[in-house]
Amino acid sequence: MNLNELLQKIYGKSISECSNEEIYTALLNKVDELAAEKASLNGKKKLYYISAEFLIGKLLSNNLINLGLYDDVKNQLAEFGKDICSIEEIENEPSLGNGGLGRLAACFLDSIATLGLNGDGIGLNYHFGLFRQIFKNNAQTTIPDKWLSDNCWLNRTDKIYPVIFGGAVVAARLYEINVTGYDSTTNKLRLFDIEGIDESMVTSGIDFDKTSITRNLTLFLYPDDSDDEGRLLRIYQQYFLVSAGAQFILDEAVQKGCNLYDLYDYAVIQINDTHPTMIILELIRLLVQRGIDMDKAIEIVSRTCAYTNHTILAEALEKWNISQLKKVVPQLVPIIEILDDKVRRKYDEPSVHIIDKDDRVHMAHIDIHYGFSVNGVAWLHTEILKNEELNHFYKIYPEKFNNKTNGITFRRWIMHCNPELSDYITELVGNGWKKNADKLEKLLEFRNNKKVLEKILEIKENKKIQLKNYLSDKQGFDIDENSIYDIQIKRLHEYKRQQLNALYVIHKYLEIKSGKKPNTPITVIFGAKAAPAYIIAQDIIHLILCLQELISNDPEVKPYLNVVMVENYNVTLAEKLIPACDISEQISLASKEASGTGNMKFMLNGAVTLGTEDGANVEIHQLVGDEYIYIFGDDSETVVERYKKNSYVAKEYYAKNKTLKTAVDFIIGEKLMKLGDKARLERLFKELTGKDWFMTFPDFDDYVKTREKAYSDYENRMEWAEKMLVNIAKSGYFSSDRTIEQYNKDIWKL
Ligand code: 26Q
Repeated sequence: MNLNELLQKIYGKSISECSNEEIYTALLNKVDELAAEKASLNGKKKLYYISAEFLIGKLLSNNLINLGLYDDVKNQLAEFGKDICSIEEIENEPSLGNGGLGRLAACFLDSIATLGLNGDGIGLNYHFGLFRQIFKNNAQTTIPDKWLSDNCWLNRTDKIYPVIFGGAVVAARLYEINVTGYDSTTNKLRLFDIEGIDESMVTSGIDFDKTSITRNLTLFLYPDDSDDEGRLLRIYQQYFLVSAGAQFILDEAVQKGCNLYDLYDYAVIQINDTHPTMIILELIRLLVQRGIDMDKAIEIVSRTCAYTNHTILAEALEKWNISQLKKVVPQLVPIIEILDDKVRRKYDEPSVHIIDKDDRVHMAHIDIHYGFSVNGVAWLHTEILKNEELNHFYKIYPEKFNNKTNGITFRRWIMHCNPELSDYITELVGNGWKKNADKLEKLLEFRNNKKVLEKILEIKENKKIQLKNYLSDKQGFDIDENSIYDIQIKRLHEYKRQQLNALYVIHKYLEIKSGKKPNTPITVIFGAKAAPAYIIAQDIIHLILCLQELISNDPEVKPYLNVVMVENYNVTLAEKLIPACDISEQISLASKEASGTGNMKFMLNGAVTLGTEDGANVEIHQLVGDEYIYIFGDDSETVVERYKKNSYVAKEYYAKNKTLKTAVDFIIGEKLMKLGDKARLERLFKELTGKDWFMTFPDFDDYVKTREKAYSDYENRMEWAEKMLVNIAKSGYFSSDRTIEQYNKDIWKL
């Protein structure tokens, strides 16, 4: 591509005369055109990855890399004194997801296209993605995040499907985003939207009139626990997604010669958690409407749909009241009753019924009975599903259960965000790892090579300086590039235990105050959004922000310990933070984090994990071995037992562990009370000492001890560099290309 010629043709100006906006727009259109030219061949059977969330992040650099144009464009820009990073900044990030589940869907689309598989994403075109987070008075406030503009990757199509809600018919228009594969073909992300959305309904904050669905249906992505009114709107959104999606899928199949009785030869539908579960009901409804008998329709659909579970937190498993469903989707209720009736005829066990005694519909149960595959997202998670959470189902359908350990796309999570490391790896082991990530293991040959280890440290230092400058420019932080960067970035949730990290910070602060200073200064970085209705999560953010203020104003402590909570953590920030990280905090309560994917991104970029034996940490541990990871805390069996026996009493740990008590008391001590909100800090203190549902206290001592060990190991730079190298070398397993190959081999069979 000759950029200068292109710009001359569009604007009659050269690169240096064009504004960054003009260059961005020209590139966007050109790259999208080139992407479209690589449209994939249409095979007979097609995968539909249906999901309420696709957290795709910015696409310009991603697409340039995948089309093999990145270096060329970067160099052409540089020749005229333009930096590709400042062009990237023009793009709005489409935050069409809450966190891990949505980001996983985006990584999967990249790998599906890269592997040349015939597969599309199906989702919703939210006009406002996840809220933008702003800190005021040491607390989170939220404002709407509008990402759509005339210059974005979304292409409008002429396809429109009717979606029926009770009496009202709403038109669903199909939009498309090209999904480029790396050195491969292009697939599509299909996003449905209503005609005539009214963005003016959004005034301030993220509240708006929730009553008029014909004007607001796709206005917002819901944060992962919404208020009650929000929940009803979620049902509308979900049905809108699945009804339009089902019609689209049937259309495509029929066009290819499907007679609907053989639908499963033309389509396989991967249901991303229970959010799109109603597609099973909707497909049955549509097949019956087209003349197929009910039992046959149920069989056909059951052979077409597969379900992925992403959580074992009971409160996150979706259950809808029959009365709510009657209001929104009355046409599906008789089908639910038939499906439930079939289950009841076969099984007395109430825990596998679809409608429970309180007339609530358990969405996951529909997927398990009426889909052909159920998978968890990491080894431990799948084991817990089989042996605990879904054990009654596992006994009925052992053949349906399988594990697919999550993965991440290496194109975005190293080639794009860390070109320095990526290029150096290529220098050492050749280009092969980019398409076959297992080849990273070749790096192990260099584990005792001083020159290589020094270079890896140098790259890390550079990324740390880049992050320092970025955070200084954008958010006004002042961090020490010579400190250890210890990072925890993920949604704020009690089970992820940011509060445990905060307790360590307090402990360290008190140690420094008493004269015990760390050899190397420490920078603790947090990034996290909390659902607006999640009060304790808000309180934890408040605690962290208060600690940040306290420490940054204390000249005695600041040179040794610094706390930074970045504002509005999102994909773009993750791309800056991850390459700069030394220690990756993955400290969820064992058994609670289904997999985690941030842990994999950090590992790939040469951070060493400090974590519990939870989610995919278990597999990271197994791959690298004891010396290359810092594992602490109770294991999942201990935790599961403790819950079963209901034997955990937080107060007991608080009473007998003096170090812990001192740290916990600090939350309501004089210093923080003076800075913070008394009610918030007291509520958090009470929650921890009175309940501590996610068991931070039992893990506290081991956490402190293990973290200190990591910090002291960090002092030996060569040994640390070897740890980094081993982590990078062993991370190939976590390429989403591997994950997708397994989905295809075991489930999709494309
Ligand atoms: C539910 C009801 C109402 C509104 C929103 C929701 C909702 C939305 C999103 C509930 C859950 C989610 C997202 C869950 C999620 O991100 N789970 C994560 O999935 C990752 C990919 O498999 C795993 O790595 C993480 O461990 C898991 O927490």
